[in-house]
Amino acid sequence: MTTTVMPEGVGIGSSPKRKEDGRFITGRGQYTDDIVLPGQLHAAFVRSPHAHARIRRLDTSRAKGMPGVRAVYTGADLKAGGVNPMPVGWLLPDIKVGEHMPMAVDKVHYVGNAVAIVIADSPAGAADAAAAVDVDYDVLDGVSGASAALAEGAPLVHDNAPGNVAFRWSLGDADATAAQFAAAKTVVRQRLVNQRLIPNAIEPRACNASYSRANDELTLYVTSQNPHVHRLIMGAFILGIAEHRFRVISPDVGGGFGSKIFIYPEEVVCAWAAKQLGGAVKWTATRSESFMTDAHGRDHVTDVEMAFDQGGKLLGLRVNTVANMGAYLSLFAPAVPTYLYGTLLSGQYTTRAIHVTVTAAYTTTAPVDAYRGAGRPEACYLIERVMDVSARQLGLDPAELRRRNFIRKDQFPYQTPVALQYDSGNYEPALDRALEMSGYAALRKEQADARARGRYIGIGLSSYIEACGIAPSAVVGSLGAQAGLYESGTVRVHPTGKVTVLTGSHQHGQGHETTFAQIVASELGVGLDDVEVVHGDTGRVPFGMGTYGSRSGAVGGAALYLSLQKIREKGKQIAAHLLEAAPEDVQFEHGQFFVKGSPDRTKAWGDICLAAYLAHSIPAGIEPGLEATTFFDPANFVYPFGTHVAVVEVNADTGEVALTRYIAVDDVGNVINPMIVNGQLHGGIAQGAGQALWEEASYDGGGQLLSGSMMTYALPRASLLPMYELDRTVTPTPVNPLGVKGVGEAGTIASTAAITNAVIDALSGFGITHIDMPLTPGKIWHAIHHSNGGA
Ligand code: MCN
Repeated sequence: MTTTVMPEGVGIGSSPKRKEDGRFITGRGQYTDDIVLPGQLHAAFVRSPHAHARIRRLDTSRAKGMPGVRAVYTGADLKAGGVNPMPVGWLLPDIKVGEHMPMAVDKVHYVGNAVAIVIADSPAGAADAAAAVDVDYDVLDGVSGASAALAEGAPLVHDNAPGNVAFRWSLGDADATAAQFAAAKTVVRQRLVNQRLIPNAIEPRACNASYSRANDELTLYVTSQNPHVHRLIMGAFILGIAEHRFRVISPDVGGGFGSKIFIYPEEVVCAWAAKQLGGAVKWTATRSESFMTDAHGRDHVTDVEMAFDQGGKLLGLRVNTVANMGAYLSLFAPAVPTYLYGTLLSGQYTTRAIHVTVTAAYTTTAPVDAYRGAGRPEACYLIERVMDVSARQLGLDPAELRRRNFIRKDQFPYQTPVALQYDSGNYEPALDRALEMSGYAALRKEQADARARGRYIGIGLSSYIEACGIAPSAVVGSLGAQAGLYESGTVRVHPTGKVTVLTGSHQHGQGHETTFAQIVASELGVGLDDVEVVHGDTGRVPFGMGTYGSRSGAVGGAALYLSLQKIREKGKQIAAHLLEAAPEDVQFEHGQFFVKGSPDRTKAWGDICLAAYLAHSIPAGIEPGLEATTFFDPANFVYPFGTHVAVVEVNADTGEVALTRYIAVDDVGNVINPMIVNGQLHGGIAQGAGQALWEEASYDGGGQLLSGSMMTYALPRASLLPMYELDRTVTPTPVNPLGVKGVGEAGTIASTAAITNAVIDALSGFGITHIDMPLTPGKIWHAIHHSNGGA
């Protein structure tokens, strides 16, 4: 048969080059905007320039009369057309959901809120006509900060959310925590601002919806991280279209970082408009629209208190967070400052009692939802930043304070005081290796010598934990998720032995076409080119929950692995029949079935596949064909961890920070592809560095976005980052059969604290104890020259 026997260097644990890169680097990727459908029409949105206003008059007549314009619809048209508001996919007790129509009907709530769509023959025609829609607004006061929104007398964003409180949430035992504080020798207090970020994937959001009246079928091409979730929510809850009449295809997607999980108004409106017109309607965001309307990330203000005994043992942690949710609750937004945040506050430490309260506020700003790490970077930053503040206050080395408090290797599975049970871990070796790689003792000496010469070197640590591989369905359901969190994996073996894999995971940069093929190669002994990985199409993949929360390896990959075991077992049955041996005596290795003890009695993989489809000679009771599907719903999250060390030098004259070294020792369990894992860490660390040093979404007090372009929103550039020094420890998880944990967010979760700690360490000689991110030259210079401590 025509399959190749798996060559060296492609199975699990090796680093073959990425299969998908051939088309990406030759410009042959098929992105949503590349898709041109018969009779293609183009959409442009009319958006509010005001953060908070009533629509007094909306006149579309001028736009409707312009050349090439096919239709103009408003929020009122959608409402009259039976379109429902955007739903919230994670509900909490007493949550107040402000109504979110895909286009505003009476009132706009943030700059960029869509009020009308224009559909025309060309993108330019649509844009011109959008500019001709006349809207009169009664401008209202806006409010952009969460604390300001919660203050008495603040403008009310939604009538059904008094005081602008979207929800209040708490976790942990308040009394037990108070008792730990009462017994403490030292209490450390710090206020931290975790600033708002804007995702900025390379490919802007886009959709192309087409409706066939002949078949009553809607097809939506969309930049989605989870096309089945898109189909379910848009079809069942917003537009009222049955699944078998609605196909969602998410083709190549140029990055998401969380921001393409959610259902966005534009997709809903284009899909609805396509149905009205019986045609194809395409919209692609401009970069300005992306800045204004992609779901933003983070935006917490937190008061932290940490209680220690006389030996530097962490006794208690008290956390009070105000989270800015923006103008509406985005699809999974309520989970981010709650279950993805409060539950991580134990970090790598045996804190005896923890209590966290969160107040989530509506403001007149873009909605905030998951962005790479989603809640976990906020938790990690909080713990790891305040561990450094505490080390200073306790007179201990930051590495030593962490070491004294680590959960020990023999304590796993470890039940934290904040609901989670960590699967597996071994924290000290990762810290030791990171210190060894950095030459920690020598670095400290270099730092002291440099300081004596007026140079300011800083060393920052971050010993992070995260929860990913997001599942299990029953648990997340009990916490408010309106969805299950399993994953499906189908392995379809063709008669020639070639393999098509249908996965519910969706890649938008993570390399699944390679790593999933590696899993197949390892289990079936075939080459990578014998495997096709299909994803992102509800018409081809049975079902799926998609990619976020670094879950694809641990959940999607594991589903595939389990299907492969079913295939191997069936293959073994057929081989045993053909070899006239008992199935238990048949083994499968290097692409061959053979009889134990008789290595010359063999059947090649391809022969068995053909036999399965010819069905001339298969055991009685076995169906023809060779295909298996598994829905894998693991019993727990997985918990990667590690220690990162950042080294910086601060120029005290200008306030500039140079990130000179970055050492990361991560433990993501077993590794499928070390090169891809390193690549994930590279990108993740860069994103965390971006938050620590440069990025900030800023609004004026009323809700005008001040950082709405690449000129005003500072993204990290490769030239600003050092070559990373990476290593790993390996502690497999028992939660899935591959023993893999996630890696997609780990770098981002760890690095903000490591870099911030390094900068503040460099500035300690000035008596500076804290500066909020981003640590821009201006803030640092100001702190050095005007500060009396914190800034
Ligand atoms: N992997 C591995 N060994 C492991 C763990 C993972 O070889 N022990 C591989 C996986 O098979 C996969 C990659 O590493 O090819 C990432 O796997 P995983 O950690 O499971 O994360 P997901 O595939 O679920 O990706 C989601 C994650 C998230 S949540 C964000 S945000 C993020 C990230 O991935 N967004 C990204 N990385 C991104 N990378 C790119 N280029 N673009 C994005 O938008």
